[in-house]
Amino acid sequence: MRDSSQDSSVKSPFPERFVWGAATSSYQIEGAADVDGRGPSIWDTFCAREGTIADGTDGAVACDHYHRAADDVALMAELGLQAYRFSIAWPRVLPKGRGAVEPRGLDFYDRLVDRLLAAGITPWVTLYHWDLPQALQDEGGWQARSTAHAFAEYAHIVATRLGDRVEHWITHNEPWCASVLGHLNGEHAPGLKSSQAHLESSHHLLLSHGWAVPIIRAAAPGAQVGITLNLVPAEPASPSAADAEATARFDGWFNRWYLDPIAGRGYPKDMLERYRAEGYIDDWSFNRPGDLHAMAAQTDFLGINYYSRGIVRSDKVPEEENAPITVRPRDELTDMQWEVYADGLRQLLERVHRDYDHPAIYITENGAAYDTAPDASGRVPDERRRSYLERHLQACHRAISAGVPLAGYFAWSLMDNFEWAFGYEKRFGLVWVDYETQKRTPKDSALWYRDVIRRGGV
Ligand code: IFM
Repeated sequence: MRDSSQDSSVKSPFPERFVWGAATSSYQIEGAADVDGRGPSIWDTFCAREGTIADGTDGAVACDHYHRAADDVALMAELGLQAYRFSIAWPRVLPKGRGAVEPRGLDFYDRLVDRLLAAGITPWVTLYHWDLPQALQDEGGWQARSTAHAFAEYAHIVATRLGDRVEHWITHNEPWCASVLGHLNGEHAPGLKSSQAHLESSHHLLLSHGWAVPIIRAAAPGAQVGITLNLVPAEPASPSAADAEATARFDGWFNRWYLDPIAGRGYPKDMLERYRAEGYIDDWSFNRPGDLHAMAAQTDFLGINYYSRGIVRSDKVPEEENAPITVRPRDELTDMQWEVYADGLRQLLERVHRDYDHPAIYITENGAAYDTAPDASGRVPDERRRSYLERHLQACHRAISAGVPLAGYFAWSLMDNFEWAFGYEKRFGLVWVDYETQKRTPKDSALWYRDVIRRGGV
C-alpha cells in the first residue's frame, strides 16, 4: 500500500485513486498461433508475405505468453502493478470471425482474468488490437460494413463471458493505425494502399466502436467503456501560413478524424472539404444515415496513447518560398527515431480536455524503445527508458494540476514483444525477454516503476 503523504521524496504525488498499470496486446505477446483452435489473423498472413517485417519474423511464438500467463501474472504482481491492459485475440474466440465460438480461446482469457483478480490486479480488456480474423478480411475486412456487424457479435460474446469480472473495456486500439498504416500506407496488415480503403476502414472501425458500447454495457452492467486513440500534438515548423495550413490538415487527419465523431461532432468539416476538393475518394456511400450518431455512443473515458509530437512542414510550397524553420525536433530520439518530447503529453492532455471534455482520460500507452541488454551481472540498466517514463509522468502530473481528469497511466509495454513491422528489433518492455529461452528479467525501469507505484508519484 502506498502512503505518499508521508513520503517527502515524492515531489509529484498523484491522486489517491490514480490507476497504475502496464499494457500489452495479444498478437505481440501470446504466440501459440496454432494452438487450441485459434484461426489465422491478418497479421499471420501479412507476416508471411516477403519483405513486410524488418527481421522476417512473426508473432507465432512471440513471448509465448499463452503458455506462460500464470508466471507473467506473478511477475506483474511482483512489480506492484495495479492494473493490466491486454487485448483479446478475436480469432482465438471466433476462428472464422463470427459464428462458431472456440471455447478454449475464451477459457484462456477467463483464466487470465481470474488470475489477475486473485493477484489484486484489475483487468482492462481491449477488444481489438489489430488481429482481425483472416476469414473476415477475405470478405472485405474493415472496408466492409459486415465486419462492423461481426465486431458487435464478438463484443457481445466476450462481454457476456467476462463481464461479471471485467469492469474496464476498450473497444478499439488506435483506429488511426489500423486505417492508415493498414489501408493507406500498407505498412501494417492487411497491407493495402488505397485512400478509399483508408476512409472506409476508419468509418467501419468507429461505427463498430459505437455499436459495441451499448452491447458491452448491457452484458457488463456498471462497466466503464471507452476507446483508445493514438494522438499526436502537431506544431508548425515555421510561422508561415503554408505550415499553419499543413498543421491543421495533419491534426485533422491524425487526431480530429477520430476525436470528433466519437464526441458527436461528425467528421471534421475542414477535412471533408479538403478531401472533397482534392477528390481524395470517389465513393462516400459507406457513410449511411445514422452512422455518425452511432459512433457518438456515450463513453466513460478516453484512452490516449502518446509517444511523440509532430512538427509539420508544408509540401505545398517550394522550400525556398517557405519561411525558415524555427521548430526542430529535440536532439533525443528513441530507437524508433521518435523524438522524446514529454511536454507534448501535457499539451495534448490539456487540449483534449479543453476541446472534448471527456469525463475521464487514461494514458493507455506511453513508453520508449531502447535496446539496453542485460549486463554481465544480469541487470538491465535502461536509464534512458526510466528517464523517459519519469519525464512523461511529470507531464501527466502537470496536466492533472491544470485540471485534466487524468485517472490512470499504463506503461507500454509490460515486456519486450513483437513490434509489428519492426519485428523483435525494437524493445519497449519494462521487462527484458530473452526470445531464445523466454526468460523474463525486469529492467531497472521496471523496478523504478514499482517504487513509483508504491509511493504514488515521482
Ligand atoms: O507496439 C505498439 C502498440 O501495439 C500500439 N501502440 C504503439 C506501440 C509502439 O509502437
